[in-house]
Amino acid sequence: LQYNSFEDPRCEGYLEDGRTGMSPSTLKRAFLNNLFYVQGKFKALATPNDYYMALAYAIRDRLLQRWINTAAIYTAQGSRTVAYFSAEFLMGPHLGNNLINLDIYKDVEKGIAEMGLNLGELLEQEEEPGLGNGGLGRLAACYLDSLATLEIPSLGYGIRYEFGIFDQEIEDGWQVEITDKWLRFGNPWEIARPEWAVEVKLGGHTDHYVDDHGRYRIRWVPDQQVTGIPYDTPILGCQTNTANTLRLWTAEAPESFNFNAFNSGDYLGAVYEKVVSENISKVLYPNDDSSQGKKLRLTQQYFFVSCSLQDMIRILVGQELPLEKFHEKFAVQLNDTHPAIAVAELMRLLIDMHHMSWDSAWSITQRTFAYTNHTLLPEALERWPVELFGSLLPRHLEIIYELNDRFLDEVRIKFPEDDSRLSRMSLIDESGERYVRMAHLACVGSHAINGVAALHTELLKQDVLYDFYQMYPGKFQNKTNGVTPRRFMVLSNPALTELVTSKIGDTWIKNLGELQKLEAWADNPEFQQQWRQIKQANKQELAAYIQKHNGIIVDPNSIFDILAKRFHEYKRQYLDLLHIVTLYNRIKANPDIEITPRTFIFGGKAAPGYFMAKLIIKLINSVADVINRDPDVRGRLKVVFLKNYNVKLAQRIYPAADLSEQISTAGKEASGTGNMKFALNGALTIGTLDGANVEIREEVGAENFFLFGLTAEQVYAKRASGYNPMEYYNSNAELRLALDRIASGFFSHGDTELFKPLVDSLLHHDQYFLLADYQSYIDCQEQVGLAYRDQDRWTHMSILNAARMGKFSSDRSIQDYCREIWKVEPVTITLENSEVTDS
Ligand code: OX2
Repeated sequence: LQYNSFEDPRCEGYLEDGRTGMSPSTLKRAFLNNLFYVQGKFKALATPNDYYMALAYAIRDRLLQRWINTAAIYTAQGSRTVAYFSAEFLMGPHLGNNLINLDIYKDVEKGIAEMGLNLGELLEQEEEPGLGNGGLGRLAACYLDSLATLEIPSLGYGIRYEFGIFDQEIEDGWQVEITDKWLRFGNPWEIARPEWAVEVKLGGHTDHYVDDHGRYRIRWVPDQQVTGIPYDTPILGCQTNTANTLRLWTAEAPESFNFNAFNSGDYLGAVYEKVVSENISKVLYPNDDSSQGKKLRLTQQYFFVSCSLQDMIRILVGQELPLEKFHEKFAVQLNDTHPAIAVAELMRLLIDMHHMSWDSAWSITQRTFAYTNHTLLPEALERWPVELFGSLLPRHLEIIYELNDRFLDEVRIKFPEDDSRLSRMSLIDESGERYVRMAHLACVGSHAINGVAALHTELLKQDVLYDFYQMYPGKFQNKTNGVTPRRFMVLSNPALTELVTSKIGDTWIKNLGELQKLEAWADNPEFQQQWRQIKQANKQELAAYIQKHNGIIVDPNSIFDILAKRFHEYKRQYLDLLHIVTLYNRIKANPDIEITPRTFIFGGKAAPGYFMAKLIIKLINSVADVINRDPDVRGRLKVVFLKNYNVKLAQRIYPAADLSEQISTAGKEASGTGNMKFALNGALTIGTLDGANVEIREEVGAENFFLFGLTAEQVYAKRASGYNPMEYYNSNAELRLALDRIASGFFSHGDTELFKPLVDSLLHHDQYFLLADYQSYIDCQEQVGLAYRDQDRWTHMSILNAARMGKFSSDRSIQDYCREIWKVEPVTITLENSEVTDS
């Protein structure tokens, strides 16, 4: 190995080009250097993980020049910056994505192959940072990718959970949760910044006093203090020099060891504080779309919000800007209500710590924040018992009371003599036990409020936030979600990427609207055949994965009919199952019946405490066991449950899907984003008029979308007029047969108790209108089966679906946020005049 150092004539800076250069030979050398100097290994001893780490460090080195330059230029220019506050960032593995965004994937693949290794196998080694539950966390990750790609100065702020979303195992058909020890082998993508640690207070009480100048002041006297340590991860844009920062906070005790306790013989007490403090960032709450009102959860939220706001003040002061300019320097987006306590915390920091007047502080606060709502489900709307809230955040409770008094005065002026409106809108719910309503705090403290799809925003205005819409109509906006085509196409579907690029060039990667040019090829027989071959190859790969992990052989010529997302009753995995059981019953009744062969594939986790969701997983696996073994259905139906659905697995699934199941009860799914990723990869959608499905159907054309079910309006009307699911059971023979089959113990070795809660919930409540939508769904699936038999037609539809996904790029979403909410402009990052020079 030749060591290329300071003297290198190509290298003007003081770092050797082995850390910055992109040529294949430099990359190779850096890789071997890291294996030796960082991992302390050589070929004979190296594990696949050593190789992964060596490559990860080589690539991280290549990000650093961009990262440092980006920070330097933002600092020098005092650039207006977006701060995306989110309790979840579901980033997925970094290595592959960074190779794509650096545009060196192929070179590295080749270099690695020349050393007798396989890049795909190294990528598999990366333990993904699962710091999110589902759509909300993944949306935050897509948005960071787009912000960097669009060269927008931005910071992601969140929590560095030591344990992310649990790993899902399946035992005897049941979900079992395993702790996610993602940091076990170290994390090469982060850099700790202990020099920027901040202190966060908790608990205690407040003191009201008069200071030396005779001014009335309030002091928070906490009974606990923790330290927040930031860990930074670079977020590289696609084919730009921009590398923004994801800054995640870890909680530590200010003093990790209490000598007084130790000296007095209290050995446990000596480390007690450390343990208590570290618990704050220990584990991600595994609930999607629901809130449990646990104190530790509120502590987590306050912890990361306080750390982040203090960090932003540090940045502001470092740039010699006055605090009065906070809202000019930063636009803060609240990703749901999880960080909504920021409204009260910024008020506290400005008033108590920096002695600003209430009115100035409030004006800055409202101009700083904007709030994204992600759900219409009542159980997901966060509220904290006043007592719990006050015991943790006594000063914030006072601030919220004061805010509420002033806010309710405003309401009174606009809507006089309307007490019921006052109690509906109050920041405090006083209908029974008293609660702090976080969505109300977010609405009052923000200048913009948005939903995540057109229908969702309309329903927010008409229903969940109706009073706030009447009060502040100008605050409401829609921002339909989007997904990044870099991860969910270029990285995960390289063959399709190459085919598309061969026809329309590669500019679609940063300008997804250009995919529309593919429409010209939609009926070209040769193109169609290439399109089909790629889908087929992707299906074969997934089939191999299924055989390896589930021991089930599936037919790549069958329809890959996939439902992959968190398990929740409103998402209606159970409806998919009723279709499967119906097909099974038809075959049993008539063994020669013609059925287009299908492979039903499920993936997704259930919240550990969500009994019904876990029972549905068990039912899927029980149905799979029976159907996959029954010789009568051989060659026609297979059912597969893929365990541990996460970003990594999602990247294998989308490219292999023929049919994307988006079958939530209309009015329940705020947007959905999986729906976009499937369609981008050429899957056709069977779906309801819910969330972003509505807009996807508008874009791809009604003739290229399998629509079924009640509309949101019809669902409301039915509920209002008294919905009786039993009527459907009594009048629909196939539905009755399917439910009876489940109830009879047929799928549970004769046990009639096991699935009784599921059957009973449908017959007696059916909160999510499965029975009402059943026949429409079955009929629509019949159409899917027929359409698939005409492969030219199906391929035509598949191409058009992908070609018309331009709107659903997260680049479009982010551009809309930038223009209509954040008022922030791109900043170009150059690598000239930098301290380090590229080779
Ligand atoms: C999810 C919503 O359920 C989903 O519809 C949406 O696409 C996603 O957020 C991103 O906007 N927790 N998860 C969500 O909302 C909440 C609350």
